[in-house]
Amino acid sequence: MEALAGGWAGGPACQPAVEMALADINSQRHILPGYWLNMTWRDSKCQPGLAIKHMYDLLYNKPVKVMLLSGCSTVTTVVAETSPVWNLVTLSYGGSSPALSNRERFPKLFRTHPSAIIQNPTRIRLFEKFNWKKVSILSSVEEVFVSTAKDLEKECSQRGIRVQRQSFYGDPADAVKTLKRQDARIIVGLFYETDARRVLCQAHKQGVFGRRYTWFFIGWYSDTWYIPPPEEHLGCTAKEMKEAAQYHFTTESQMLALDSTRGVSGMTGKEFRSRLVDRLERKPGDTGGFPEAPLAYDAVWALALAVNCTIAALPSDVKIENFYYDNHAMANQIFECVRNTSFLGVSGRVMFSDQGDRIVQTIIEQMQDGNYTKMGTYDMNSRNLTWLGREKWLGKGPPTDSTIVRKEILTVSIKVYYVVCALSLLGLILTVALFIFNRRYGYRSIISQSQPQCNNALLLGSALCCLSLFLLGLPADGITLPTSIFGSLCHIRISMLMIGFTFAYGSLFAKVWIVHRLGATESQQLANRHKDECWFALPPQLSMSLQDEETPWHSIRTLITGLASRQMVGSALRKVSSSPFATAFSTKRSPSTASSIADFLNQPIAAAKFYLVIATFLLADLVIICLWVVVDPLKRKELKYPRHEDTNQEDTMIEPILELCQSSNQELWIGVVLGYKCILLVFGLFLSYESRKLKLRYINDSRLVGLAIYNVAILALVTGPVVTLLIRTQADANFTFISVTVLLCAYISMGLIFVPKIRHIHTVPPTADESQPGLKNGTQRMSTSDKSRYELMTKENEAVQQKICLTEERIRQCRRRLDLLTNGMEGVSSSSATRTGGVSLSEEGQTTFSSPTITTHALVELQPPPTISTQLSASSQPFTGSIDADEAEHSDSSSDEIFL
Ligand code: ABU
Repeated sequence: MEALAGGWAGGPACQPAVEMALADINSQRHILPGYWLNMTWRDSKCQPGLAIKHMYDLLYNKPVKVMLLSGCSTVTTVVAETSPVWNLVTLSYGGSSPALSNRERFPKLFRTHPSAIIQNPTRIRLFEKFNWKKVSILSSVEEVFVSTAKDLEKECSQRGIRVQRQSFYGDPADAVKTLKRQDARIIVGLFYETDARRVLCQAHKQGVFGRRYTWFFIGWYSDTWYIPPPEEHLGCTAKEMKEAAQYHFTTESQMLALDSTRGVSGMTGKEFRSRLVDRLERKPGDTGGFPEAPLAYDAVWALALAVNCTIAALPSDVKIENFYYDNHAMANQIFECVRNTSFLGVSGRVMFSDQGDRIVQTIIEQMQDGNYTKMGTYDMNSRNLTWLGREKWLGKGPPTDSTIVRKEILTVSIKVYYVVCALSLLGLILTVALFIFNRRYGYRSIISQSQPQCNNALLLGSALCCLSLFLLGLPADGITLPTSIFGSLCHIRISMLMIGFTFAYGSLFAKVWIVHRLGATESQQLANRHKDECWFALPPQLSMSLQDEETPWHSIRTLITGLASRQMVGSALRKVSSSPFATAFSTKRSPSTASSIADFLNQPIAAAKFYLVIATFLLADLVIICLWVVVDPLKRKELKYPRHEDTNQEDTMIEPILELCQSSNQELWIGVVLGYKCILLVFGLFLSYESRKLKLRYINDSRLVGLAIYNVAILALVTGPVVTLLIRTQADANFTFISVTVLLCAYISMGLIFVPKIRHIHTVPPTADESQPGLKNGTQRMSTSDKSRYELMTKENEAVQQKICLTEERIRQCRRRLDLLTNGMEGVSSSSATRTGGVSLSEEGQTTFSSPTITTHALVELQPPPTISTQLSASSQPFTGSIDADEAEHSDSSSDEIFL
């Protein structure tokens, strides 16, 4: 059954070849002597349904058939599956499907056409030759192609070649689109010729051709298969098809014996071809089945030889012409004779394997400007590739099997890195210079009274922070690091920054902490003293206002201060520093109180106190760092960004990669470190603010420390969230932001602490360092406003002292007169007391009053001088005015008697 049309239209060349074979066999006297070999044929159009119909027609009509001959795989499949029912051997000259090698399914099939899978080793050999590690297969859904594609995929995966497979039925547009999306570059097409034209047209339409692509097609198509026949209406012109088909490769089995040895027919392969060409109506290249024609010729010869063999093998009384479909013995004999066939045909040696397949060489060709050019051959048995080196490419060489993806590590720009390094180096030099300065002028009071050890810790911390920037900027452009040390580098730079921060900020924090604690203790003592001495004497409404003045801010302060000090100094500090009473109190305290405060605040402070604070923070850092390293170490993590085309290199995409330090529980560790540092920053801010008015002799730079803390806290509190949440993935921005913050903090802190000292040392001679005449310890280092306030307070207290003396003198005079009156009016006293509003004398000689209007006078009389002074100061009323007013107010009252 010929296929004159359809999937594989091999009939145009194969039918003349078969006719030629029949003629040649029938002309031979020693083959089938006395018999005439005849062929009845039908056109199956390579359609299995039609083929079956024709087969039934042939089998159910006389004469009885001894063997079946079939063409394309789809027809061979149905015929060979059915023929055993009639005990008939099927001989296929056009079936290439690997599935046909299944002896269980096709027990009586033999074929002169090699299996399509024998192309696969050749294809793989070419993939390896051109270093293609990724290929794509596009096949139509026929079994012949699907099974070939599966075999190719299996073979490729065994050789480490990645395969993507697409199949289509009918329109291949979507499949081609998918291939393009998958970045397919090396594409093996497995389909019949008609589908091949559709695929090529789509490839042209979708741009899947040219320099970046290599197509592999099946080699048994006609030479001009890509030219679309007008009736197909592909939508592509012949020019477009030719353009798309340029430089594709084909592989096909060797189907014509090229040597000069004459076979059983007495012809060489070439002689056969020239005889066949004479019989063709069209040019061989345009005639379907021309490559397979030798197989069809040899298939008829194999059939004839098998029948010949059978005739010879049959008993003399059994004739082949008596064969009927249920004659198993004769059928078996025919089968055996076909199986043992071995002859030299025009296609080469014809013999069948156990699976009924032929093993032949493969020819590789390339389409060059519309013509197929032989590239070489591949011998599957010896695995030998003979390559002629005639291949051509549209580009400089074979295309790559996929877009080259170049990984580009996103690093810090080398310019940014160098600038930061230079500034860090400057910072390091500065820390060393300031350390030398600190030691060199340690004998000057401005240095010795500023806790120089603490300032050295600031310098050490700043130096560590600057050093950490050298590591934080790595890897930078042109400075790469082995990935193996990346995790360690992550820990080293973070630890260095953490410890640097602890030393630098810890030293500032330690100062404000101690200033605050000393100030708070002093305030507590004062508060307690005045609570005992004065508060009971205050007007009730003022006393209440002092005790009950609570705003949200006060509550927060109390809470934080309570946290800061176990002595609950917060409430005292609040009362002292913010109430109207306390403000007045703090500015108008008595000389003795001021003196005791000054003494208290001007005690030398042991450096160990500062070290203790810094050491506590350092311990916390070390615990966190050790736990982090041991429990959940930082590792190198690649963060991949979307690819983009490389403008400098063709067919290359750049995949930006950012190297990150990553722990499994990164958020937890960041939360712990940032949370802990954040609390310290906020706490430092609070303490700086609270102790802004306090000044200790032995922390003479506490206000500058406060300023440094404001600066560090604000910068760090802004930078922390920004770098961890917003720009973590932007190498340059991240590094710049951190560097600017670290450098600003270090430079400003060192500047605030050391610049005033440097200026002082250069402007004030060492001899002028000590206290100025006229001022005691507590005032010698006071600010101008404090000094003037102190002097005013001293003068006011002196005036108050004078008035107290005057008042005491008048009281003594009053007492004397009262004694005189009491002695002169003895017996009348009790009634007089009743008349004067309840004024009486106690047994101890003290006066008691029942009228509220004279309570003040009673207090004036009974309170010791400092208390009166304090009370008056606290009420913010001039003392003399108060006394005069009371005197005027009560001049007409019963109390007049007392004063008079
Ligand atoms: N060489 C033609 C193969 C056709 C087919 O296997 O169907």
